[in-house]
Amino acid sequence: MKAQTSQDCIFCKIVNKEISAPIVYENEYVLAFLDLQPNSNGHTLVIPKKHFKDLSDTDDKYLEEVAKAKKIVANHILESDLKPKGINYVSNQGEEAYQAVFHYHEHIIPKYKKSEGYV
Ligand code: DGP
Repeated sequence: MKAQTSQDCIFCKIVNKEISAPIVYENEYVLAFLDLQPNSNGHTLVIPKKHFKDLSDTDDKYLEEVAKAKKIVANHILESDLKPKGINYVSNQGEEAYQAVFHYHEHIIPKYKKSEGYV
C-alpha cells in the first residue's frame, strides 16, 4: 500500500525518507521515531504513514495500527537500558492544545526518577 502524502508536511517527509529521523519501529502502516525536541530520554513519536491531520481525521485501521505500535514501542523502551519508571502517552489536537505538526501523532514520553537526573 502506498502512503498518501501531504507535500508540505514534515512528518510525510520523514515517512518518505526525504528528511532523516532516528527510526525506532516501522511497518506498512506506521512509523515511530525519536522526537527532535525530547521531553525526556527516549521520547518517541508514533505516526500513521498516511497523512491525517489529527486523531479525529484518522481512519480506524490506522488508529488501530498506531495503538498497536504504541504498545510495541513502549515495551521496547521499558525493556531497554533506559529503564524508565513510567510512560506518559500524549496526543495534542488543535493549535490551542499545542499541536504544532498537523499530521496525527502520539507522543510516548518515558518518565524517570527525578534523582536519576531526568524529568
Ligand atoms: P506537537 O506539539 O504534539 O504537534 O508535537 C510535535 C513534535 O514533533 C515536537 O515535539 C517536535 C517534533 N518534531 C517536529 N519536527 C520534527 C522533525 O523534523 N523531526 C523529528 N524527529 N521531530 C520533529
